[in-house]
Amino acid sequence: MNLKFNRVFGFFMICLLSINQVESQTVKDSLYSFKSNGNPIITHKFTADPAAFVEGKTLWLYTGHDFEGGQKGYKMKDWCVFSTTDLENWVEYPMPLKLSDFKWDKSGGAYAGQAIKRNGKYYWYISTNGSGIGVAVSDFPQGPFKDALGKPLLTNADCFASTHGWTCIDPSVILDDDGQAWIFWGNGVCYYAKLKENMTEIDGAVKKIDFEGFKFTEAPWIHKRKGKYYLSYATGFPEKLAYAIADNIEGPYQYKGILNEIAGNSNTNHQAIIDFNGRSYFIYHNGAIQPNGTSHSRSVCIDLLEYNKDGTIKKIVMTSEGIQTSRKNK
Ligand code: FUB
Repeated sequence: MNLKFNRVFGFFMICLLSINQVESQTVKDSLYSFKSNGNPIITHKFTADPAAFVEGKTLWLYTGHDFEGGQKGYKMKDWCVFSTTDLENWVEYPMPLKLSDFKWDKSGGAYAGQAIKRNGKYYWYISTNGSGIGVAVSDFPQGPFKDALGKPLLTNADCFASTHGWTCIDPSVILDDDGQAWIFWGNGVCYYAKLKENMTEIDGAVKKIDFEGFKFTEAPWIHKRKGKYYLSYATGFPEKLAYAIADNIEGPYQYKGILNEIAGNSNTNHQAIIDFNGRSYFIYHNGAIQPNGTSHSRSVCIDLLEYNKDGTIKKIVMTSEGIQTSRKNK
């Protein structure tokens, strides 16, 4: 399929999507549709630091965007958004958010983020390499997003137990069943705080997570299942992913072990954990696109995540086939 045909096909695809998406077509003019064929799921560009949420029948995927292959350091200037209704056919939307949209950023590094919906608006929490965590807002999941505050939501000054410049990164946000939203973030220390209902202000004190066996590098992801809170996070370097479980969001957390081993040739490991169409998925990145995939030219992948009867999670099996097999066997 050539690129032109793909773009036209993408336009028709969107016509078939949900009413919410149809409504949002009016603000979009260039969609790119593609099929994923195993892992990495996206091969036409380098993507990293996935985050996702499900709305209706659609999974929305938000990623970082590494420069083309062979990079020696993190070079990221913008973020990407994709949607799918079957994890096989994807639509990529025009660039929804750039680092330059945050006028206060002095770092030049578009680090990891997570988007979430509340009260009919979409909030995308993003991090920078040293200027802090910002929040962008949109009326549509695919954007365009704009800086909601004109200043960072959190900075290194909020990271009371850290001294290094890149500590205020990797926000993960959850809207709990009682209507309270929480933000977790950090590098070296895992911080958390309440968000006000407007989603753009911190409510009360910033606190930090600590528990026996907690060796936190970065990339917290907080999710809830059957009344329990799961905190997964990158540990060590090169990074593995570990996780812990608690009855309350503030803990105490109990360490449950390594969830994912080092992701191939990628030094970093960064996950989203999501339920979609009756199954749980683990979305992460590696450097698998060759010849140029590396720790700094990463690619998003999806594999199955399975729980044991006692609520613990089976260790992730990273595959190059991805979820095609499970999708076909469903
Ligand atoms: O992509 C830049 C940084 O690498 C992220 O913020 C970390 O989680 C790691 O994946």
